[in-house]
Amino acid sequence: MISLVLESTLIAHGLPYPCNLETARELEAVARARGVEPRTIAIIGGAIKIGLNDAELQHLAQARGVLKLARRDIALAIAQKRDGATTVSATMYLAHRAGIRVFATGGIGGVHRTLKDEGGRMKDEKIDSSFILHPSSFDISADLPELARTSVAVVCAGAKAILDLPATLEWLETFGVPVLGFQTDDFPAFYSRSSGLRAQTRVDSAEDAARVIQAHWDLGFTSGVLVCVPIPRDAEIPREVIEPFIERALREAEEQKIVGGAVTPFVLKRLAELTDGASVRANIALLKNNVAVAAEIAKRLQVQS
Ligand code: PSU
Ligand code: MN
Repeated sequence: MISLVLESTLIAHGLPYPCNLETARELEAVARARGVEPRTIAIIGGAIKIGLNDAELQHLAQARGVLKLARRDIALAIAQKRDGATTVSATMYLAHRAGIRVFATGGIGGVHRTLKDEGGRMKDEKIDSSFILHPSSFDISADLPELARTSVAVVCAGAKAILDLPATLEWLETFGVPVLGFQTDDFPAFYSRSSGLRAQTRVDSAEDAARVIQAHWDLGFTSGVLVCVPIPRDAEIPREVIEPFIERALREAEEQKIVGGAVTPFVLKRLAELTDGASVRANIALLKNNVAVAAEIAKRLQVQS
């Protein structure tokens, strides 16, 4: 049977209980309804799981102390027999190892924004005659280098809008990751259908997407491919509505000195509070849509792993 993978960070760290559990179950149901076996990836008590049963889903949705695992954290979760939820990078790595090449998520991580002061200058930015020296503290998600080196197709609603989207797109271009707009010319911005930036190219069907992915891998490239599906129209939050909340949440993260892997969960949680749950509803709608598209792509790929 054809499979696709789902990540577990959005269950453990991205959505509040109990809608995280309901969503995890619904996403699996969307894949099954299209004849594709969903496999949610996580580490439970140090064991790699490529597919969770309902008791394991419930555990991840409620347990305290679940680690958020990027690529570098997988080994320590195993060695220390911990529970860990996999982010995009860790999920891609484990999916590839298990021979599964299609993965549906919400939004990938990317280059984080650098906050500017009132003068529009970046924090710590220095100007040296003709050069602007950018602060060296850029936070870049491990999802990006994983996309550059692991051949899994990641179906998402773009990169999370809390990020620096132009820089994220530049990074993907530099490292040779195809970025396909699914039935759109634009690079979607998670809560909103467009970021105002262009995707590399447009594909109009799962078949067209599968053809590009297949051709990429048939050429021997070992990178992933990003398939970007805009959030459904009826669930969209316009950019001008969500943007002030994003800026406020990012500022609070900075003030509270939240760093590393804690930034994204903190910001998502604050957005849920500031939008009265609208960001969570949008997140769930785009996730379901992405799983449906990923299932259709999975059925049209013939890849040898
Ligand atoms: N998409 C969502 N919710 C999430 C995430 C993505 O809708 O919680 C997670 C993914 O697991 C992604 C991670 O890999 O956020 C990125 O975290 P960071 O920015 O710390 O790399
Ligand atoms: Mn980070």
